[in-house]
Amino acid sequence: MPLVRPFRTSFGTETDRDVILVRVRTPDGDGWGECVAMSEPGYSSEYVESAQLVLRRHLVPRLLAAGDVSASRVAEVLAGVRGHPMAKAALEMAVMDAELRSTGESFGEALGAARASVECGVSVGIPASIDELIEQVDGYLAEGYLRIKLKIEPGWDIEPVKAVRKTFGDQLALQVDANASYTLDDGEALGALDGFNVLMLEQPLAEDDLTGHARLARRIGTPICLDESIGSAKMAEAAIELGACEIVNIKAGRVGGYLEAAAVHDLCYSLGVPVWCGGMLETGLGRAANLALAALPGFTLPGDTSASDRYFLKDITAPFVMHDGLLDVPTGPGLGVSPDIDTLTKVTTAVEEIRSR
Ligand code: OSB
Ligand code: MG
Repeated sequence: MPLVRPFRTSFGTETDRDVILVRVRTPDGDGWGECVAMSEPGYSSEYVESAQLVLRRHLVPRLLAAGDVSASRVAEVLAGVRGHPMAKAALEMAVMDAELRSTGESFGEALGAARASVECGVSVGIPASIDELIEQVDGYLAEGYLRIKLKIEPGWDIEPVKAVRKTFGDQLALQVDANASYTLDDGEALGALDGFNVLMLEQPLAEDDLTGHARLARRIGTPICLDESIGSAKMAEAAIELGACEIVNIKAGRVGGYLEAAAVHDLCYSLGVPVWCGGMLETGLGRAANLALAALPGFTLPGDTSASDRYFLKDITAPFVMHDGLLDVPTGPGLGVSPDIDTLTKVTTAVEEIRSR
């Protein structure tokens, strides 16, 4: 699916969203899941082709062999396969959608949503110039976004933050995301963020560097939020206990599914650690589930749950449209939205069917 504008981060540029959707057909009915893996292994080791392969060769066969499996048991059935959380999450999401559609319960109800709408932020990629950045941020603010996240990398950090602060003022809710592009030697540049009242610095260091994040946290004033480092509730617990982060970005794909995402939320909520819902340039399907998740009580910060038109000219579901900076949590059975088959067919590049004998 073509993106409305290229999305550049410290790990690469996306111009199209190449995405695997999973449709399960069960005796209870059908369900849809979305795999958030990107086209290249830049954000995570998982990527589209690895997810496709592990689904085909390992995950779907195990799920089919296990017979009638409820969503609550999918993770357990797939646990013999190490890693591949995004592929696993897509499968669990599809089974959960089928199950909930048959009982009439929504994703929000099933996960424990506490509100009917969610506050929206927007993640702004690295543009060609400061002028272009200001123009993009200006456009997003005019649309009503309540929080701006700037992608940063070494050489594109203090200047853009300074320019955005200067142009839009002290009241703007502003945060930055480094996608693991710094080292502890860059402490000086990261410390300079302290002067700009940035809400948080997301994932400055490598995914496996919890002690580095804890050390950095003691040196700088800006709160650290972790994204890539948090692969499960257990890892969130370790990061928090070490002092590696004060805030957690929750992405269901990164932690192996919406049920584990809710468990990360529950842990953080019990420890008083604020969380917010991350995004992976999802279609309307993943967006629907993210909105349900973001409605849980511990999601106290606006997430990267932007409107459909921030990503796509034409989404595969009815578009999610923002009103007053909010998106409504779908209330219908399961995800509450379905792909428009004509639209889906137009963007489909391959279909693969796997049957139980
Ligand atoms: O680090 O949060 C990230 C998109 C793809 C991969 C990683 C990230 C992102 C975003 C965009 O920041 C969030 C969104 O709007 O979906
Ligand atoms: Mg991030």
